[in-house]
Amino acid sequence: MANAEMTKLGEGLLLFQGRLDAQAQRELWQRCRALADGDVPMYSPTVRGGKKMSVGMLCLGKHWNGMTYKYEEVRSDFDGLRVPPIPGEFATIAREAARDAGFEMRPDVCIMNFYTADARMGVHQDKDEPAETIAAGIPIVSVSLGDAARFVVGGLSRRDPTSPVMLRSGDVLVMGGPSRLRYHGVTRILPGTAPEGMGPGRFNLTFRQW
Ligand code: MD3
Ligand code: FE
Repeated sequence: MANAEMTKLGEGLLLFQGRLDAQAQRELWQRCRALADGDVPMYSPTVRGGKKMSVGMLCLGKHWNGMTYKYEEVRSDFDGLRVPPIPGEFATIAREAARDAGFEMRPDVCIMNFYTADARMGVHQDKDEPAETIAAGIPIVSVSLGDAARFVVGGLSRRDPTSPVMLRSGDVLVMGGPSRLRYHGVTRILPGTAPEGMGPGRFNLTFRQW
């Protein structure tokens, strides 16, 4: 785990560039690929309003229901299957990054997103977790693998200006404290930028405390 430098992007918003070394990235990529193609496969959620997301998703630990925006034990909006557990090694990455950023968190949920070259994630807040967790500023930890992404982060109001951040393979982003509810989104994937042994496409893992 190449111990990367930490860049403070804001209060409670910390970016560790190159936190995972090339080997750790490739192993994690392979495990994500295997999970995505496994017995409880990745799928593209249809969300409230009827639109299908352009990203593939697989929830571990608990399932985020795109129709109700609630977390549940089985995928009642898709195939009714019980969600797989979070692999211990995945959780460790999140817990250690949070600690190095000055937070304690218990990774109860991991949402794996997969982006093809034309996938996006519109600007939103992550506010479907328990109110206590959010109020306490317990962080979300994000791990990027494969193709790089142009990411934007704004403020607590949708109207606040946004700043661009490039998320590359092996980067870990921690957003807690006063940054926990900042608006954010993925505006573009940079195809062909994945390191050797990964891609095409991008996996992002977000770890959350329930
Ligand atoms: C900044 N995923 O799953 S991760 C999501 O790259 C999501 O797949 C994006 O947004 C992705 O909800 C971005 C980085 C991230 C996640 C949560 C944040 C950044 C954040 C919460 C507050 C501020
Ligand atoms: Fe989000």
